Amino acid sequence: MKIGIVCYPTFGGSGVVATELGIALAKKGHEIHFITYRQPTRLDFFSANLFYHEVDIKSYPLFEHAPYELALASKMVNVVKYEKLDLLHVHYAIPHASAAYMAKQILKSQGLQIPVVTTLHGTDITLVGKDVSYEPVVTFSINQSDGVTAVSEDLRKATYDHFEITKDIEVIPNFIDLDRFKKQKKEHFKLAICPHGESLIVHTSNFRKVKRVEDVIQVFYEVRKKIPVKLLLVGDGPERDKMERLCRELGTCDDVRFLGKLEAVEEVLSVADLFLIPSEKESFGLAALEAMACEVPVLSSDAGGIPELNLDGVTGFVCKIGDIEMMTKRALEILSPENLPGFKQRALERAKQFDVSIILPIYESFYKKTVEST
Ligand code: GMT
Repeated sequence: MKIGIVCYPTFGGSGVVATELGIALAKKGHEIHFITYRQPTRLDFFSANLFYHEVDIKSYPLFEHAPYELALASKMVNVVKYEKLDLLHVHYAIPHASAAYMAKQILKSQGLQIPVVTTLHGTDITLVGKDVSYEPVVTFSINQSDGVTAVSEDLRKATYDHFEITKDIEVIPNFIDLDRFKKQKKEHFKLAICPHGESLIVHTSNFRKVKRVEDVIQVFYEVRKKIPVKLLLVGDGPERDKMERLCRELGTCDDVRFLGKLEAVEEVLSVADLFLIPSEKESFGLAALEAMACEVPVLSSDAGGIPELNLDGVTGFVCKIGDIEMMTKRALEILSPENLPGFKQRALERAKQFDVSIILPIYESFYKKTVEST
C-alpha cells in the first residue's frame, strides 16, 4: 500500500510509534510518506520505500499564530494527489485528525477518495482533547475518521467517556522492535555509574508535570536510605530545573545523574535494575515497554493503560498514583537479590508479546478493512 503517516516528529511517545510503524511497514514493502513539520527523530537514514514531506508554515505579520493546520491539510492534499496514496494514517488527534478531515473534503471535491485512520495516543484525549477549547473539533474529527484506533483499552474507554463517539475504536497497543531494544553487554558503563555494585534505577520521560518526576526522586531518596543505589534520569522538559533543585535539597546529587535527551536509551536500560514510571496519566507507557524489552522490571503508578502492560507482582508492581511509601516498599522488594532475576525474566517475556512482528499485521489488516469499507 501507499500510506501517508502524519505525526509529531518528536523524541518520544506518539512520534516514535508513528515513525517506527512507518519504518516497519516500509521494510515489509509498503511505500510510506511521512508528512510533518520536521524530519522525525528516528528517520535519519535512506530507505527506498520511505519519503518525507515537510509542511511549510508560511508566516505573515498578521498571524500571531501561523495556521499550521491549514498548511498541513494543503500538504496532505498534494501528497495524496501526486503520490497516489491509498490511505492516510494520522497519529494524535490534535490537529492531525481535523486537518485530515479538511484534506479529505478538498480531495472529494476534486473527485478523489482517501480513507483516514486516526490513532489516539493519550493526552490528545485525556488532557488536551477534552478541554472545551478543543473538544467539539476532536469529537467531530474522530467521528469523521474512517477508522479509529487507541493504544490501550483504558484509552478506548476514556474516549467513549469524555466524547460523544459514534465510531468503533479498535485497540492496537504500542509495540517494540526487540532487535533494537534488548539487553546489551555494557558492564563497563554499569561499573562507571555503580562502582561499588549499587543498584541502578532509571526513569525516562519528557519531564512534563503528568510524569510526576518528583515521585521518582522521592522514591529514590527513600530507597537510598535502605540500600546503596544510584538514579539515572533520561530526557528533558519543563520540570527538569525543579527536579535538579529537589535533588540538591534532598542532598542526593552525588547519586543522581541527569543525562538529558539520549537517542540510544537502550544502552542505559541495558544496565538498569529497575524502571520507575509514576505518571499521573499514561495511556500505554511506551517507555516502560522499552525498559521491559531490556529486561528491566517496572515500578509504575496505576494510571491509564499502564496496568495493561505492567502486570502487578509479575513484571514489577503497580501502585496508587503518588503513594511514595508503597512504591518504596515495592522497589526494595524488586531490587532484593532473590527477587530481581525473576522479575527481569518476566519483564522480558511480557515485552515479547508486543514485538513489532506481532502488532504490525494488526495494523495492516486494520488498513485493509478500512480501505475496503470506505
Ligand atoms: O508521554 C508523553 O507525554 C508523550 C505522549 C505523546 O503523545 O507523544 O505519549 C503518549 O503516547 C505514547 C504512544 O502511544 C504512549 O505510550 C504514552 O503512554 C502516551 N502518554 C500519555 O498518555 C501521557
